[in-house]
Amino acid sequence: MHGEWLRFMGLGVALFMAWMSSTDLLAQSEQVVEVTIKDFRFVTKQNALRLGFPTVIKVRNEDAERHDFSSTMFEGIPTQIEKDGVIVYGRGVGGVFLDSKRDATIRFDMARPGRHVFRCSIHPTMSGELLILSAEAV
Ligand SMILES: [Cu+2]
Repeated sequence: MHGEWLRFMGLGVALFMAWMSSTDLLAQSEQVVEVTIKDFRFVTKQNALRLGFPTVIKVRNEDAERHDFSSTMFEGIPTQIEKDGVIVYGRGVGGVFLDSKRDATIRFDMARPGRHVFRCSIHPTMSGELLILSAEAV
């Protein structure tokens, strides 16, 4: 009886370890881009972005003005946007509007290599870009 209980515990630990390592892998394969909007400019922090990997763009609006983060890079790609605790999911997402001091998280799988421009539809002078490398280039 006692031996069976120990075996059961052992299995539980093994499953837990497997779960831990799988979530760890997921976290590592997600590539994160941080975009801060400040003084009517996009400030981007990114490492080399690879094609076909889950990509997370975190946008934060530090200005007192309302801004927009929009791009054609999401065209035709399933995209998830999380803002104010609400998650919107779909294709054909153009971007996200951000009120003052707010942030949003955009998740998608980068499908097309190259330079992807993003801009603020409210202020046409505001734009930035992300560089996506194909897997072979890394
Ligand atoms: Cu703007």
